[in-house]
Amino acid sequence: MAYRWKNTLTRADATPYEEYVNRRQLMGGAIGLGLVGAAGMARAEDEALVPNSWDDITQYNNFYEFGTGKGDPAKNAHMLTTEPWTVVIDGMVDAPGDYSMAQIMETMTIEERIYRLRCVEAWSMVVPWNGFELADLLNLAGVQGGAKYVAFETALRKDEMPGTRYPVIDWPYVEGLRLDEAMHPLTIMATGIYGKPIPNQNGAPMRLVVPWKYGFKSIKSIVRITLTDQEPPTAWNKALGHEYGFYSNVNPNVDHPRWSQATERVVGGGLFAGRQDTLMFNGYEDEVASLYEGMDLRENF
Ligand SMILES: Nc1nc2c(c(=O)[nH]1)N[C@H]1C(S)=C(S)[C@@H](COP(=O)(O)O)O[C@H]1N2
Ligand SMILES: [Mo]
Repeated sequence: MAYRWKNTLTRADATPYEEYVNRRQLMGGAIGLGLVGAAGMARAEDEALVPNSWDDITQYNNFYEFGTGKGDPAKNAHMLTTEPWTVVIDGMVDAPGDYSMAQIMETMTIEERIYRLRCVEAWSMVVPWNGFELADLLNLAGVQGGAKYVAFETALRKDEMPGTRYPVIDWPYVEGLRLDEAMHPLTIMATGIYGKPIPNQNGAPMRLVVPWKYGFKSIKSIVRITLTDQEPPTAWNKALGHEYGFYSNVNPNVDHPRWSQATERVVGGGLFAGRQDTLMFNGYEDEVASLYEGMDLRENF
């Protein structure tokens, strides 16, 4: 699987990288012991991915609720109160209601996942997330038989989120997944980065990460999760429907109407940084292609 790490080295000089290598060497044995299934394969391939530095990941962000500049979230997101935090899980579930973040953190098993993040704007990073599988949270609430989709909503607080005072998009930011995408073992809720609590600019206290889709699907600072039988509206589709579809799977063969998606700029200085080829499903093709069998990916963009 050498192609997966072609050109992905970004920087080998950061202290967190050394911590990461040491920790990985300790865990190496466990990874060799026959992990099976999609998440297991992806975790084994984590080995080949060198994450971006803490500074790359926390200073270069898209979080329009705090401004549209890449540095705005790092500057402004400290205004967001993340404790206490409640997530409403409702719709077609057996146990609808308010789930406190404290309760979620107590119940879920946190693990590390090193994933590529590919923004639709054609830049990319590799992020060592900490979090849990979304499926575990959905199973806690009890998904009912007729549910087909999962809708997500970000907090909307005009007093704490200066970007929401301007009609950049129709706030609150909303996103959605098909139920099988949401239940896929690669789909996680991230609550940390590099073993530390996730910074506000990255979506504290809990944000979605769907590594085979463009970054905007990975909605931040979630306050509501709704199980439904209807395809939910999504923020960028509502804003520019001809440019951003519901699926938004990373696909180097389907260009954005205004730019090519064939290559991406690797964020972060360093010897090997530059442009690299974008991979089908962002490199997770073996794990997720079967979800879209028989589907026209140009039509369902
Ligand atoms: N609520 C919300 N979630 C969001 C966004 C946003 O503007 N608001 N930006 C998205 C985009 S375009 C990307 S690329 C990723 C960026 O995540 P990062 O800043 O942690 O790298 O977050 C996504 N989630
Ligand atoms: Mo993005």
